[in-house]
Formats: sequence, C-alpha cells, structure tokens
Amino acid sequence: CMALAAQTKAQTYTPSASNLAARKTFQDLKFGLFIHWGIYSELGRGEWVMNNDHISYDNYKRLADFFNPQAFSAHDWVMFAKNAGMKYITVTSRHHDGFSMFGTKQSAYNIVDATPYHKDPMMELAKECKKEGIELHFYYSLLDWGRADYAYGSRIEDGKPLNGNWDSYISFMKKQLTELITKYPGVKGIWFDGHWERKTVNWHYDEIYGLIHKLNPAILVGNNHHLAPKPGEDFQLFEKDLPGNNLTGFSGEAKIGDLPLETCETINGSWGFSLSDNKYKTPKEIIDYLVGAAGRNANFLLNIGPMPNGKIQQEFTDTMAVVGKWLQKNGESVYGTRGNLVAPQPWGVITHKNKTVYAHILVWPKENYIFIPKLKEKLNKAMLLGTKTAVKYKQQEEGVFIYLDGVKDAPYDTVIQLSTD
Ligand code: FHN
Repeated sequence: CMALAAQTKAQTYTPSASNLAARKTFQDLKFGLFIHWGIYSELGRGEWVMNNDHISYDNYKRLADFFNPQAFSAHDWVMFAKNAGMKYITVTSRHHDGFSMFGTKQSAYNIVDATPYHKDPMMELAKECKKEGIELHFYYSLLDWGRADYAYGSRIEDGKPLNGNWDSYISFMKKQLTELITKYPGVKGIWFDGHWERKTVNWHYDEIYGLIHKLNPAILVGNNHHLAPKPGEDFQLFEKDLPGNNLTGFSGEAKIGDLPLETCETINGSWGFSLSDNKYKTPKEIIDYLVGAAGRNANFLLNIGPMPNGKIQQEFTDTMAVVGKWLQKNGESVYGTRGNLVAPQPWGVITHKNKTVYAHILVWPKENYIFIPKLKEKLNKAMLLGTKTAVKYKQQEEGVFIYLDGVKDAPYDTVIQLSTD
C-alpha cells in the first residue's frame, strides 16, 4: 500500500518552486565540465577496463592499494573549468566499477578507507565549487560490476536479479545518495547512468527520486537511460549526440520532451583517462558542439578524464584555454540564451535572449548571404557581435536575409547580433 502511494506520488511529480528556479539557472549555465576519474584511471585504458579486459573484481580491487593522487587539486580542476568558460561540473562519485570516490559509510570500498590517499576529493571539490560559484552535479552509477547484492550478470525475474539481494542494493544506493546530498555542500544535481544494463529490473525510481527531492527539492535529477523522461526527473540527457540527432545510436529511443536538455561528449574519444587516445577535438569542434547545443536549447557537458595523479593533461588545458577565450568575447550569445526559435540551418544555428537574436554562422556559406526562415520578430539592427560594424539585412514575410559582403569569416563562429523591437 505504501509502495503504491509512493508510486502514485512520483507519477504526479510536481517540481517545487525552488526546483523550477534551479532548472532555469541550469539552462542559463549552458556549458559544463564532465569528469570521469576513478581507480581505473591508473591503467590509462578508460573506465570500462575491468569489464573490457575481464579483470576479476578481486584483482581489480588492488588498484585501490596504489591509488594515491598526490597532485589532485580541487582548485586546479575548478580553475580549468572557469578558464574554459564552463559554469558547472558533473563528476563521477561512483562509476560502474562500484568504487566510491567519496568517503562513504556504506562500503569500505571507497577512496578514504581503501587507498593510501585517505582523503575525500569530492568534499574538496564541493567546497571549492561553492567558493568559486561553480555548480556541482554528482554522476552516480546504477550499474555495479562487483557487489554481490547487485549480482552483475544475473538473470532478472519479477523485476529483481535472481542471485542478488535487490532490496539491499536499492537501500545501499539510497543511503549513499543521502550522504552525497546531505554531507557535500551545494550539490545541485544527480546524474544517473547504467539503467540500460538492466532494462527489466525495477529500479525503484519512485523511491529514489522521491528521497532526493525530499532531502532537497531543488536538486535536479537526470538519468542517462536513453528513454523518454520519467516522472521525478528534472532534465533530459543525451549522450554523444545533439538532441534531435541520432548519429551514434545512444539516443535511439529518446524523444525530446519538455524538460531542460543536456548533451555530453568527450574531449578525445574516451571518458576515463586513456594513454592511447589522441583523437583530440579541436577548439572549432568544441565550439560547434556548444553552439549547436545552445541552438537546440540544450546544455553541453564536455568530458575530460584526468590522469591518475589527479592532474589534467596539457592537451586539454591548451584546447580549453582557446574555447574559454572565445567565450569571453562571445559568451553573451551563448550563456542565458534559449534555442529552437528557428530550426538549425545548413550554415549554423540561432540563439536568443530577451530582445536579441544571435545568428551563429558555423559553416561559411557559398552565397554572400544567409537566410533565416520564419523569423517573425521585427528587426531594427544587425551588427557583428562585439564590434560596431553594422551588417546589411532584408526582412520579408518568409524570413530574413543577412548579407555578408565585407563581413569576415571569424575563426570559429561568426556571430551576427540582431536587435528586435
Ligand atoms: O558506460 C558509461 C560510460 O562509461 C560513460 O560513463 C558514459 C557517459 O555518458 N555513460 C555510459 C554509457 O552510456
């Protein structure tokens, strides 16, 4: 009867006023730093190494004995994000390997108790984020490769793994989430992942989301389940695709709903630190992704995998310094804007804020103009953003022509600022 009551409550989830305000702030932030960091980072073969290389749980656990990230500095991480123009951080508090990167009372398999480091980097990060005005979200894996109660690989019947102890696992997660929300200052969101590993199990989202919102109604819940949003969720996630695209197959079943949107991608080809991955994205690719997401009304969460010593590799710092510099000049056309005023065009996208519309030319057109279809707002001025250079335009019923004679193709994105009445 109580379970039924909880379910009914979750199905009619009404976000609190503080939650709605947090959603708006979140949408204004636009650009976040995703961090995958764990004991797997030591091997430099990504965060799936235990599973991919068939390392037994007992052998894998030894990595904890050697994990001693003496060069970790929460300040450096937060400064990396700030210099890149990022406004929030989403960090792996616990990934599929089940190792808690925070001091937890629920399992000794955590960074404080099981490593020679004996410190809690998540606490340092939470404090530093708060100090520097960066919002913090915790990534939290539903999937666990090692715990007996999860029983990875077990058959699922009646919503439970046959060999595990599902009630115990759900209760474990609830206790850990309580710790993450009540002990760590200023946490603004929980980012679930791993749902897709067990599609027929009962994840008890009604209880889990209900608990999170009971502890703090403003906390934003997101779940990378690749499905339509479920009751109790506050933002919708996409992985490795701009909302509306499905180039990677990760977003297969996910229709775009009404919640704030976020999409994530990697700075190279890996989530966790990789020694062999040199597929670094260029500043242009990152700016295209960020602006493309904004034009589709979504935040962009860009991932890095710090090294096992806690440092961030130079290639990432160099690239993001360029992106950060671009944002310093052009940020007003990204932060606080909304998208989808006009559908994405072959040349780029449109963002808007208050009475200003920004045309982002990401691909320079062959013609000497761009056309913005169906723009109804009456324009009274067109300028090259950040300059006093007026740009010629013609507005008619079916849209606006912006003429590019004399306009130089800017290195990453040529932003035309259109003022409306
Ligand atoms: O399996 C994970 C993967 O390691 C990584 O955490 C990404 C991030 O979006 N999510 C999962 C794959 O969907």
